[in-house]
Amino acid sequence: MGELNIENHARYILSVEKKKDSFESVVMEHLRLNGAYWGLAALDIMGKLDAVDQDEVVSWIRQCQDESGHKEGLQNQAPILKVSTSTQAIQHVELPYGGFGGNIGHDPHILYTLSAIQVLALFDKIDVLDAEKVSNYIAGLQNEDGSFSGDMWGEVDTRFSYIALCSLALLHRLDKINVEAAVKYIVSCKNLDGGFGCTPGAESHAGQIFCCVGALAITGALHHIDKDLLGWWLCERQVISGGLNGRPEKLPDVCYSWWVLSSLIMIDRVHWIDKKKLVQFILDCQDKENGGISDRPDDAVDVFHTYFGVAGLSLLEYPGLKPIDPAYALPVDVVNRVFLHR
Ligand code: GRG
Repeated sequence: MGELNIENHARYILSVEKKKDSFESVVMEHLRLNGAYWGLAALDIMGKLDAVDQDEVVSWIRQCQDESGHKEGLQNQAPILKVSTSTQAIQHVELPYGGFGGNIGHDPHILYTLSAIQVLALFDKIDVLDAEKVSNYIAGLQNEDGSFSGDMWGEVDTRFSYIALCSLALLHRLDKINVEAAVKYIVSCKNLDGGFGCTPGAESHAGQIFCCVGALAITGALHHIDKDLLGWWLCERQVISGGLNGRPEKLPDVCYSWWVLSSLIMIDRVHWIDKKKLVQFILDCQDKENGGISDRPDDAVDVFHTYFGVAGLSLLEYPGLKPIDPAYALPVDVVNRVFLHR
């Protein structure tokens, strides 16, 4: 079995950031904050976060925040999709300021808001945030049925429920929202196969399952899950190569090493998969020469798969990697710093 080439992967992640004109940098321009989370979390798990200029990153993150600050009064206002009957145009909802965009000058979205909080947590810098302001933005995205919209345009998805709960927990502001309604909405997305989809009745998918199981773990509501039924569905994601897919009949992909494995750990069923074969699959997806991990062996590498490959190996207790928390998707020492050593 080959080994994880930590040095090359760290060099690869750092090089993507420097090559501003590369294909990868250009296509990631609009989601750079999300990319920063993947890259920096991977570096931290590999013990290489010191190679990054944290002041530069923190200063850039602060510039990604939407903080015109004129609408402080709009707190906890549930967004309502207003459809104009004359034009059928969907109107946006007014929200408090304080969310983060994917890059400087981009519109705020709950996804990048979580990435900002996570990256600041990696650097032990959550305190630079005005937690009240950021949590008001997130709370403003909760709908009456307990679900969350991603931004002012109103799209609803269980991804956003997870992101809201994870962000508010990290900010110690879960009291800003109706947690009971949030849990009820997530449970309404549970399917007969034990899995979860993005909205009620939608197909079970490993990515959405991570979000729902993670959200229920964060809120202490895992009792809503039929662990044997879901564990069975999740362990059936392992295919002959040892890799995991995200739903039946699909190809394996390194990123499901995170979405599936973290869910199995949270419901205490990780021993139902062949860990050794999964480690081998992830190692086979490395570009041993230039660093980076791809979705499947011999494909092109990217930062997303590099992160989820390294994070998956961390969950598999691969030697030399920091342990990662399956619910918060952050190194365990970072989560402990946020919750235990306040
Ligand atoms: C902090 C780790 C973390 C996450 C934040 C954004 C988010 C919350 C979760 C995303 C969960 C999700 C839906 C993951 C799946 C991503 C993915 C590879 C989707 C591909 O879907 P398809 O249908 O692929 O194109 P398949 O594999 O089904 O063919």
